[in-house]
Amino acid sequence: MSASQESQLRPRVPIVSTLAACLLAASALSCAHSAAPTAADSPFDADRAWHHLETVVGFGVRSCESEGLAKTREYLVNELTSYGLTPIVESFREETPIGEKEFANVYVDIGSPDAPLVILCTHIDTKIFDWEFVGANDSGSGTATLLELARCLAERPSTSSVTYRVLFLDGEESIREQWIDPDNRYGSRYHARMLKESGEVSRTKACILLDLVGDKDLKLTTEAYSDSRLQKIFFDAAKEIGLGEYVDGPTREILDDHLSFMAVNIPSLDLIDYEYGPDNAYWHDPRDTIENVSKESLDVIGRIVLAALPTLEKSL
Ligand code: 1BN
Ligand code: ZN
Repeated sequence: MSASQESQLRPRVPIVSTLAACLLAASALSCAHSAAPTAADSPFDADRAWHHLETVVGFGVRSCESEGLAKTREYLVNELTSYGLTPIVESFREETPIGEKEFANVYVDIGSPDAPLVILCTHIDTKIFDWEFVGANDSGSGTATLLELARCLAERPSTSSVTYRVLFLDGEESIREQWIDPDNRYGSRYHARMLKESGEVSRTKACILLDLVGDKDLKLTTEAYSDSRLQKIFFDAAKEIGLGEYVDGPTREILDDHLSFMAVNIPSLDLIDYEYGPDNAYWHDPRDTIENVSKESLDVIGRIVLAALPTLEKSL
């Protein structure tokens, strides 16, 4: 992480000088603008998120039906329960190119059962390779960040008009080497189908996906399938809290879990940095290890998401 990135993570101006600047400011508007929240103000605890990342990466390979994936689910359930939440394990079986396989999503609702629903999700599985792929970024970073976001949402005062569904998805990765539908997005397709069949889909107002958010050199892609209104809310929130340098990355169309929710007409956003290492060389590569991700990047994403939620809620 560069010196300028480091400086974004700390209060850059002491409170006394901020006050002085405000008193000197010509208008109340400029004073209000300078009160952007800093890392110190955010409830997102990057140390906790980093501990989650180290833990899930420590479980090793987390591919379809693996022991590491079972341990990850168990860890998520235990952590979410310790935050006073009641997680649900959503198991299902589905045909894949190598036969019928067992999948399981984990999710928890934070809020009242009849309020509008906003899904915050990430995938927890790693891609099958014939070498040990631990996926620190793909999928450790999203898993770790979302778990810490769940704690923040569980602990904040319940004044929100929205229920957040924190959803950890299985089976995003294709079983075959190539990403060819329908061999991918097993967990999100299943969850979206359940939303439709249960009638909950009309209550579901938005879906925010976190994927590949841990790159040391973080810059969020302007993902072209994503809902542009949601993208603006999140990118504007980043700018508002002084994290604008991490958004507005190159425009790309990315096939990811958000497409499953879009297919049932839920406006969706993929928060993803699809440029991992030089020419994306670390993606689906043995170099997707803990050395190439950073605690600061998890912190940036956690803070951007929390900063965007009030505007998102007002917009629904
Ligand atoms: C994201 C992480 N994806 C797989 N692992 C989805 C994807 C598929 C992204 C193909 C780009 C191309
Ligand atoms: Zn992947």
